[in-house]
Amino acid sequence: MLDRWLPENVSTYGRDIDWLFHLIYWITGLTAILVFATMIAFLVMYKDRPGRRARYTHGNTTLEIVWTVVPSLILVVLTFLSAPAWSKIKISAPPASDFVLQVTAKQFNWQVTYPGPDGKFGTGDDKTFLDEMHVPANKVVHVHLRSQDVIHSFFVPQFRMKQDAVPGREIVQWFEATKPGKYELPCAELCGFGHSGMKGWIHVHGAEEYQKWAAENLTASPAAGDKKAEEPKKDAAVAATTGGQSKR
Ligand SMILES: [Cu+2]
Repeated sequence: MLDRWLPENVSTYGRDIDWLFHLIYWITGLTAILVFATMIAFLVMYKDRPGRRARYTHGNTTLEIVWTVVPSLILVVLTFLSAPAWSKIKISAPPASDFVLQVTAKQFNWQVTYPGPDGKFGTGDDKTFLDEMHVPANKVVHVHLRSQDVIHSFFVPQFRMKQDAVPGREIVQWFEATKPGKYELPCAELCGFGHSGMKGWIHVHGAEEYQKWAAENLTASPAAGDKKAEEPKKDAAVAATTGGQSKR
C-alpha cells in the first residue's frame, strides 16, 4: 500500500531501502497510535469528577524499565537489520565500474564532469555539463562527489540515493539505474539563498541511445578527419561531432 506513496524505484538497491522504510514506518506509526490512544483514554478515565481526590504517585519502576528496554531493543534490532543495506550502498561499492563521473556542487548548481576519451579527470578533453547528467541504464555509475563552497546534498529519490557533498572531501557513491527516463536531482541540504532552485536532471538512456548521446557530446572524434580531435569544449551545446564513436 505504501509503495504508491514513494517515488518509483528504479535503483538496484532501492528495495533494500524501501523495505527498511516500511518497517520503520509501521513501528513508529503503531507506536504513535498506541501512545495517543492511551493518552486520550487516560484523559477521559481520570478526568476531574466531583468527590474524586488527586493521588500522588512515585511511578512504577517495572513499567519504566520496560518502556526503556523495549524501544532500545527495537533500535538495536533495526541497526542489525539495516547493516547489510548500509554496507552494500555506502561501504562496499561495486569496484569494477568503468563509468566514473565527477560531480561538483556549488551555490547553486551541479557541475557534472566526464573524463573524456582519455578516461582521466583534470585533462583538456574533460566535458562538463551544468545541471545535467546522462548515464546508461543497467550500468554501475560511480559518482565522485565534491563541493566548492558549502555542504550540499546529492539526492535522487527514484534512485534511493542521498549523499552530502562536503567541502574539502571527495566522496564516492554509486548507483545503477534500471529504467530509462528523466529523473530530478534536487539539492537536499539547505545551502543558501538559491537552495530551492538548485536542481539538475539525470537522463538515463538505453544502451544504444546513450552511445549516440556520448558520440555527439563527449567524444571529440579523431575519425571525423579534418576536425581537430583534442579541441576542448566546455559546453555540450557546441559539441557537434558527427561521425564519432563513444569510447567510454
Ligand atoms: Cu545545495
